[in-house]
Amino acid sequence: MVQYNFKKITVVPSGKEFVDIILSRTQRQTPTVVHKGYAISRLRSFYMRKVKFTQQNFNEKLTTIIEEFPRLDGIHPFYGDLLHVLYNKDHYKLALGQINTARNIIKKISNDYIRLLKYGDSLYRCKCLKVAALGRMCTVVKRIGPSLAYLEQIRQHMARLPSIDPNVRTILICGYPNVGKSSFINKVTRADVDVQPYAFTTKSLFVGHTDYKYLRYQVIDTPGILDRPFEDRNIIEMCSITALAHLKAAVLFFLDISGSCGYTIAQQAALFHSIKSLFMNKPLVIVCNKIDLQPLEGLLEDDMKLVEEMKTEALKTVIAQGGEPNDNDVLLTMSTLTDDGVIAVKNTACERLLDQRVEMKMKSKR
Ligand SMILES: Nc1nc2c(ncn2[C@@H]2O[C@H](COP(=O)(O)OP(=O)(O)OP(=O)(O)O)[C@@H](O)[C@H]2O)c(=O)[nH]1
Ligand SMILES: [Mg+2]
Repeated sequence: MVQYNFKKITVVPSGKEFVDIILSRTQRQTPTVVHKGYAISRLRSFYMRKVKFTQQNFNEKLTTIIEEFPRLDGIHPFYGDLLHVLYNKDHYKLALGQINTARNIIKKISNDYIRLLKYGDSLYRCKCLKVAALGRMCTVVKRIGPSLAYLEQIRQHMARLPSIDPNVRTILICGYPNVGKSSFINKVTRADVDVQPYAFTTKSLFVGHTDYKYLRYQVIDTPGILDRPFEDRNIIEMCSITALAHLKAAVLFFLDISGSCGYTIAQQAALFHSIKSLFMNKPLVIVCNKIDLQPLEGLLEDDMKLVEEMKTEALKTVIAQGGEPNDNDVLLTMSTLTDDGVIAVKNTACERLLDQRVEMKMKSKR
């Protein structure tokens, strides 16, 4: 079972701290107890041990870093893509690659100097070789300082990512900025997402949990998405796109039919059609929010047509799942201000998810 909790990654020390930690640990583990009068073989093995210890300590700490940071190819594609969107896969791999290289170089330095120490002929000579070996190892670590600093930054950021489990029943809220997505998640879960009257209040994914028919559902609030070409989208919007692309979830597409969000219904409909391929095979519900300001029936004819078009698309998802098309399953109205219809939206999303799960089970049995 892969863990999707990135809070447990150990702190990555800076280059300088790294060297201090290791050297003081070596000093503690191998205190200097040699005397000029000792036999040369004893002197040699003492310094060899010191070099070996230092190398092992470096190795251990560098290995921890390499193993604790998730491998982007090994984790769930949702997290793989999310981490790529946030930190860039190439930079990330390069940084970890440099840590690995440093580990190998340190190993080689240690082997070389241990070989040289076999020929050390005095206490002084042996000590010089040890100093040189440790010095070179420390230089290697100091040189990867920027990579260590970068990884530490990523670690701190990753620890704050929401713990989304890609394998459980999920409800995903998406739509234009400022349409009331966060207001909804705050109503149906115990999440406390910031709600403000301007666009892009939510800047990353948020997760909350809710119950329906004694089952747990994960509800995810996403940042608003604008209707524009894929490559123009910013990192904030790409988090939402990644979630839509990879999570098996019921999708709630939020529409602000009052236009008080600052965007027209036409703009919101255009977004719907440009990302509808991401809704494939997912239960989809169109949610018209803010009906306290503007009831659905009072909508202009052109706008109503756009809403109807979206409804038709959503009905297709029902049919694709083998369900009975029913208008009340795909188009709902609500107001998070007056609580009108909020529970109905949640219940419909949960029902649709359950239906889908039943369908999938039936298919796999066949
Ligand atoms: N009148 C009215 N206002 C609402 C309703 N729902 C939300 N609002 C207001 O709409 C504004 C935006 O709400 P948010 O929940 O922050 O919207 P959002 O979709 O999460 O916005 P982003 O995070 O920026 O994408 C806030 O000022 C809310 O008070 C509603 O049903 N009726
Ligand atoms: Mg929000």
